[in-house]
Amino acid sequence: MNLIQFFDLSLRGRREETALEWRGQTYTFGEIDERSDRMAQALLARGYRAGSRICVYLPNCVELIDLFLACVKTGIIFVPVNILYREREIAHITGDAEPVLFVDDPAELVREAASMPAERPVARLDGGSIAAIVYTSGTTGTSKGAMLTHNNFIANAVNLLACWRITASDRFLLALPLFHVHGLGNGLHCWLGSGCRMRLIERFEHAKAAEEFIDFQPTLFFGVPTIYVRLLDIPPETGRKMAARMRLFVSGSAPLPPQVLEDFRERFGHTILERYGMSETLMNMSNPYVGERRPGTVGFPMPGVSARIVEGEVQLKGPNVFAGYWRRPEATTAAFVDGWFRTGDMAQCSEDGYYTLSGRRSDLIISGGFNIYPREIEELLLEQPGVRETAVAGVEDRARGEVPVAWVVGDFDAGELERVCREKLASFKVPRRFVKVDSLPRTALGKVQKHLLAAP
Ligand code: MLC
Repeated sequence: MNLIQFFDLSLRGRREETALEWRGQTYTFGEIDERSDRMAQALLARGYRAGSRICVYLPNCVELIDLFLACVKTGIIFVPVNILYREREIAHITGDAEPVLFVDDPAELVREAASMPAERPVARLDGGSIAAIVYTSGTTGTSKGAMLTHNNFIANAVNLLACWRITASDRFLLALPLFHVHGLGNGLHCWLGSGCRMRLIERFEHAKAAEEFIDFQPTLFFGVPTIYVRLLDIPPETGRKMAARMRLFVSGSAPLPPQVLEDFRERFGHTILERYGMSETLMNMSNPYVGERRPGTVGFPMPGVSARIVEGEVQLKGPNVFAGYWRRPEATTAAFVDGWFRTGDMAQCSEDGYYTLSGRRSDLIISGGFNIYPREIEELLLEQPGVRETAVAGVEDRARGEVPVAWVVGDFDAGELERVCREKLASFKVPRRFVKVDSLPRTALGKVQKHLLAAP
């Protein structure tokens, strides 16, 4: 089965039902289907074909959904790009994916689509076809494109619908960016798989969150821990109004501090369900919908997913595991042992099967649910005059989990380094401080011991 055959449960099966609320306007599933048929025809009319890549650099909007579905309908590979990325980061992705098109403004395509017939293109796609390439920091090295197949996405969505009991009667509030697998694979696909009504918002904004919940009265919400930390500032009576119809809050993309889960339960009367995933595998593990949602754990493997711990590291097999890194056979080979995917995450498993993640093999930083690879920031800093040596590491932050800090050896102007970082890197990667040090702690072999860097 391909994704469109799966989404047809809603696109065709619930044609007349309201599918989407976006900026005060509503769209039925039939309209979503037709819009993406026209968009698909526009892409084909330009000569793009199955297997070509299209990079999409857009904030959440209905046109992004049209483009995603148009790609899925034609077999064109959808390559979402984080809208916070700057030129240097984007250049890496376009250099690697070699797209036929980079969309940072959909206006022209929308005009072309308007004159096209709403005719579903005929495409021979099966479950093994690549639907998307999602760029990830991976466990080592520079950003790599994870190739995700129709089967990967379908396995993920079917699991979430079943395990979290998502149905057409849900009301789903989606505030996550659609350029990552959390918003795309979990958000869009649970919506299209279940046929529920979804209100999409451009981004989570702390100041507007209460109003949005009270107005829409969702039953279902997906967030990253930072979002739940922000919601804790809301007074209890408002919290109750927001959650009047709520059924399920889910958290992922970064560890949810147990205290946040407890405080949230007190404030909103709901136990957040924590789950574990990554771009290369979509969702791997989840706390149970019925049963104990154990704070600090990510529950147990999803249906069809096998997990094992080898030297402390979680390794996985299953229909959710990606097809490899785009044009990087060596990195792909290195990511697997005997067919098991090496997640790079360290974990323990309790007697009764709950997994607790306890860190990473690499020095990846996760801030607000966005992944940061320190080496990328270090490389930029080393290009700057006066910087002799540098090491970037994450320091704890109440709201964002971690934030990056740079330790620098040399004669430099911290203000100037910050300016360069802001210009060249996504905002969440900009070090919150530049700490001047005489030397970096190193092992006898010269490797920087990041755990010894003093918290500033
Ligand atoms: C964050 N910023 C955005 C933005 N999100 N800007 C535009 N659009 C967005 N969607 C920028 C802001 O400009 C600001 O930059 C900084 O990030 C913090 O913004 P804030 O307003 O202070 O927000 P905050 O309350 O901290 O909340 C941020 C957040 C955001 C939680 C809304 O971090 C977010 O959307 N995170 C979701 C990440 C995500 O979807 N990850 C999934 C990866 S998939 P400045 O310059 O002021 O600092 C994955 C697999 C899995 O990991 O398992 O899910």
